[in-house]
Amino acid sequence: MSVANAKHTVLNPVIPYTGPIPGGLHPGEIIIIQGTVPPDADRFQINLSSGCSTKPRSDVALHFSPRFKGSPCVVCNSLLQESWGREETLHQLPYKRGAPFETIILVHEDVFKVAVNGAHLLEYKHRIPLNRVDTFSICGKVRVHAIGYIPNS
Ligand code: 9QG
Repeated sequence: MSVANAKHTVLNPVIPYTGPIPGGLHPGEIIIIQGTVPPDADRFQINLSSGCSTKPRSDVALHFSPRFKGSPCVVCNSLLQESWGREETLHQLPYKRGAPFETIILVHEDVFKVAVNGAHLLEYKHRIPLNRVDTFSICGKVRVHAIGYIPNS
């Protein structure tokens, strides 16, 4: 699986980046993010959201936040009506400062599955219906080379 399979690709976006997910998200679809973590990274985040409003802030179905400071971890959460829910924290961090990465988000009916550099990392049960998710964003200390949307058929 690579960005070559993508039906839609975004190259070298300016960070912070927010853009539409073409056609929305459906089970079987995949989002690939290829990037590099800058040497001074403290954290970055990928958000799959319901719209792109900033005021009021759109609901976030998946907030995926690798954190490099202190005890390295990946925090996942959802934002509903501008309030964060319960964090799901994985005390494991496959990203390295200064190193390139490939992150794959696989969409399943009941969960998102996230893999980094070819290895499964975590799954996150949907708290917001998949059919409300239409916006991808990435921000924080990260460089992105390509974002690819791969259809399910
Ligand atoms: O800190 O945690 C995830 O549970 C908050 C952060 C918030 C999220 C949240 O301040 O930060 O990571 O989108 C946000 O508001 C980001 C930047 C308890």
